[in-house]
Amino acid sequence: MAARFIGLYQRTDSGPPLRSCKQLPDGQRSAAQTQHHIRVCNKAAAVLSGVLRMSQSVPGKLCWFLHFRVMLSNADEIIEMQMRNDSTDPRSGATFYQRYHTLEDIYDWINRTAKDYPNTVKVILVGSSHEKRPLYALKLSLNNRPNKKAMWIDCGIHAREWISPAFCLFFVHYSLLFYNQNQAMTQILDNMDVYVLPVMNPDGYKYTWTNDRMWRKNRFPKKGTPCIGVDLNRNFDANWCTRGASDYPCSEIYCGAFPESEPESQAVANFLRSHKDSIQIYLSIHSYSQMLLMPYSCTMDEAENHSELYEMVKQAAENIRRYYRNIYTYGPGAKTIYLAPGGSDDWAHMLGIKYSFTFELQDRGRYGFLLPPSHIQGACNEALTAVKTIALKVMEKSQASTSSRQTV
Ligand code: 9B3
Ligand code: ZN
Ligand code: ZN
Repeated sequence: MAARFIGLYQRTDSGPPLRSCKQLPDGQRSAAQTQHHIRVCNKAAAVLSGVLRMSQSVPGKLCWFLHFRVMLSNADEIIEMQMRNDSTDPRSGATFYQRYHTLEDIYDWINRTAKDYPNTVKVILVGSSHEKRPLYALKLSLNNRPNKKAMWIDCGIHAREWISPAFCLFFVHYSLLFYNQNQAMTQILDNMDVYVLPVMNPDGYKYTWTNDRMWRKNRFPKKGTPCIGVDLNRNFDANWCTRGASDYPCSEIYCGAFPESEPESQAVANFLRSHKDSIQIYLSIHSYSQMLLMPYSCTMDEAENHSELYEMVKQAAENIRRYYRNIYTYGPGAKTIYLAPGGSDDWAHMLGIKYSFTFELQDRGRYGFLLPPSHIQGACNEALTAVKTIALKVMEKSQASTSSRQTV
């Protein structure tokens, strides 16, 4: 049964963690920004990132009062509009990269892109999902220089963060179009190959288009519980399943049965392990909250190259602010967003990919995961600025170190 998503609600109390709840009466949909309280019983629900989500019924008789404020009373309409927008609406002047796309459209786009750029784009099958969907990465290789370094970018770990796959598509398009046009992009692509995985969680992404727009996890069915899905960004082997993750399968931050228990996270981990000598930069794209995060999220300890990483995210945020007048906060995940174990960026850093980051794209909560298509362009440009800033800085460092090695 499809979960009914009613609106965006922000909890204004500090009550118990919510596990059961009941649908809101329709009359409470309007009245934006006013306070409400309701009694909620016997429905699985979650309050995460300011979003109240109601899904399947759960046994038991748990009820409590929930205090909340309506953030977006017309969420249903917004969701419907964003899906309609996928088929080219002649009235909207939006191009392909200014819209959200179904999983099928993204697979078509991957094939088309590889066909259109046979000399520079290769499709790599890095694995497959629980429901046996392929995990395709694109390898962008703009010239054949020997011993090129590489950058990895993954999108769509979390199903509902639609701006993330949209960024991966935009990034590939921009790279192919602006190589030899944009100076920074040319320099970057001359020096490194880029692997782009547009949708790391295809089962979840598909599910957000068909059943539940607010779905986060993959679609692993846990035997013996009514609950589905592992949080792929809690499933990596970095202080796995300690504080900030949950071993309760119904939780939105369920860590899975063991590290890399999920085919999606295992596929990415295997690929990174076998390419760790060339991959210098790891980037994972999420939303929302406008943050440029660096290791660690899984401990309060500082990464051994903390100051180097901090300088990079700081400069990236400054550039975004200068060019787009938008604010991004930055720093180690544990201190900037929350303490959370099992994330891909921390794991990649521990593997030896020293320049490892997670970006949280637009916005800061107005639309949250329901970022309107008209904001895609701006969000992507900001993230691109951060990617360029970081990649150029890494190149500068490795060039400095190779030339100093040469002079010894
Ligand atoms: C979480 C972790 Cl565990 C990490 N290593 N880096 C970033 C985050 C934040 C994202 C998450 O998975 O909660 C934000 Se959607
Ligand atoms: Zn995320
Ligand atoms: Zn997020």
